[in-house]
Amino acid sequence: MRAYTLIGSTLFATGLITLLAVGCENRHEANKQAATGNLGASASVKDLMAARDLSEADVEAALKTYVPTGKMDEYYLFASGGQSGNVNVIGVPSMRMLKVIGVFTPESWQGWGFGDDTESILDQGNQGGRKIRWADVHHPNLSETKGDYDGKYLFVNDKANARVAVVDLEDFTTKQIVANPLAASDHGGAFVTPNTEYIIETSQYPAPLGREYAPIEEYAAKYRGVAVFWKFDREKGRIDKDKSWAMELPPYTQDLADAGKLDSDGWMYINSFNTELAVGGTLDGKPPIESGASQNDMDYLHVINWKKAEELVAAGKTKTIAGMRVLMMDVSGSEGVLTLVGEPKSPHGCDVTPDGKHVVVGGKLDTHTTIYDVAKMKQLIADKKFEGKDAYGLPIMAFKEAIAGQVEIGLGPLHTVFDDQGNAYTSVFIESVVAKWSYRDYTKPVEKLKVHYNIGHLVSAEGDTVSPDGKYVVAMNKMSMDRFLPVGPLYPQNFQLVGIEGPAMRLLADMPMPNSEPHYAQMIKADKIKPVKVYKPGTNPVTGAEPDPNAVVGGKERIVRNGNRVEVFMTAVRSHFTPDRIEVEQGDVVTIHVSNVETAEDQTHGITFNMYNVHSSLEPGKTANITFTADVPGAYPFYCTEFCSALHLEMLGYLLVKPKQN
Ligand code: RUQ
Ligand code: CUA
Repeated sequence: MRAYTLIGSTLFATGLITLLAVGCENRHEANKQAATGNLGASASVKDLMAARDLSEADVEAALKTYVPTGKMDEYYLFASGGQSGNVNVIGVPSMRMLKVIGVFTPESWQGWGFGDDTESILDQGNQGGRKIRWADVHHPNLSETKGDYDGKYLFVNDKANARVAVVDLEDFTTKQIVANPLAASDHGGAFVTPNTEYIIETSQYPAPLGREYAPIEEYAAKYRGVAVFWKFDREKGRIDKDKSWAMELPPYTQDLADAGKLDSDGWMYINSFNTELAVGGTLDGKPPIESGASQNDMDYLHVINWKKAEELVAAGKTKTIAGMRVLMMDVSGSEGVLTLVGEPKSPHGCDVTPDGKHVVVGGKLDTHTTIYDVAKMKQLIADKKFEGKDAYGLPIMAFKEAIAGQVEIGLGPLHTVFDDQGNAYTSVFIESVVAKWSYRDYTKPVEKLKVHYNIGHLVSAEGDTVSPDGKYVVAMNKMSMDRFLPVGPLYPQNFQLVGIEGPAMRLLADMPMPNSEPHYAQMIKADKIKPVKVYKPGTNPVTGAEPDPNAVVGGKERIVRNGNRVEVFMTAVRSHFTPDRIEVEQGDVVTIHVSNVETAEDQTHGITFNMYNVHSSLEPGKTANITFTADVPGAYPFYCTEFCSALHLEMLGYLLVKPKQN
């Protein structure tokens, strides 16, 4: 495929069509009829094109994205599942959905959230002692080693409830959720430092730290932003909460964040808006937050030396709030750990270039992207060369001295991603385009590509690493009017695959996203990910136990009673459960420990009990635990929920709940 793109696309398409047409010549007559309606496999390409009203560019796009049966995609795209609370996994270039990973929200096919183990993970994300079963996932980030995706873990944030989740890519399963004890919402997350030392989660809407109450009139004095540095323990594959810490931030609404790399390793950057500290009050005749927050010409990019912050934390220069060590602004401001610099008008997007030398920020209400110079900013901070301080005593660098340049992009530039040729691609929301420009010489956009419509984020292949691949960009469009068959007033979002290899950007495919508004995504080379095919016998993928203490092997199945506690040690294998009859008394607390003892690939069973709102997916080798109170007498079939064999329908049993005698 690579060679084709070097040839002019029209030439290529025509050439190919001629080639195919020659082979079809003798059958051509016979197929003329077919081409008018019922298209046979041997219809010539030209006839097919005419019948389906396809242009040569369409055919070229189809050939660049078609993945025939039995062949695999080149990349995985991990896209946030937005309001679905989960993560979508998509193959590129086919744009076929491969998996939905259950994360913050129950996912019933996988039994995610319908059994003891998975529910315990969801419960880790409870906030304020409440079960939270929905989430607004914004930014997935892959784990990195030396600034390159290593294919081991994926981290995502939940903006609505300030939580971060850890997904293990060995089995594409969520292993941990941590609830931010300080913030009431997050956004700049879940970004990783170049060796995944930390997963960074920065707040969005300021609130008193530790979820306290303070009157809104005390916004400036009591409301705060915060950046949490979740320490990642690679050995365990989990966040170590005790080794994690945080930094207090001013009540500017922190937005996107990114960690430095190479030249900027040890630093991180967060953009912000509402430095006006607008708090609304529309019913009292005050301006809405929206206009209050758009008064200043400049907001502040936060420049953070996290390596130095880490040292100060280790030296105990922190205050403990809600059980977490927090580096307060009086320390971080005076120690050169937290420094501000102006950024034009309600910025969005904050992206470090692959070489780590620059930080690119878009301006929602500005037509430019601003390119900050990492070396200049380091020097200004080292020399303590500031133009002033903000109300919180934080030093401010002079905008003109901190930037490398600005590029006039268009209306509403948001996010920027990079390729392997020194090009940057910025999403332009209002204009609905992808704008390509050079981040080496800050020229005007060399090219703009229309997308459909109102693009938010965009993602490039291996784009957040120190060595992006180029090749593909996916535009993640918020609106899709006129692109898909209508499905009522709630429209799908539109992912558009863009080829960026040739001299010009080419729109290759549309993919409706029907389950949420995805925000960000990351694209990783497929061969970097090596998932297991079957679990070791008895594995509990949620706890990581191999085997689970309650795993059962064939021949050891049993039912154990202890007062009103009934434990069933069960196996599942094609095509029966053992035991297949469970008799309990009304009010008994029943736990089913069930092991799929299959060892063959793709031999999944599932189990559910009528009316008890439980379900587990049992992949080969997996053990799951399900507890419920059998409080309603009756005869309840339980059955296998995956069509696993010719006798799948016969894979069932009965739970008999005898009425209580009294
Ligand atoms: S956001 S469309 Cu990342 Cu939450 Cu910018
Ligand atoms: Cu096991 Cu169906």
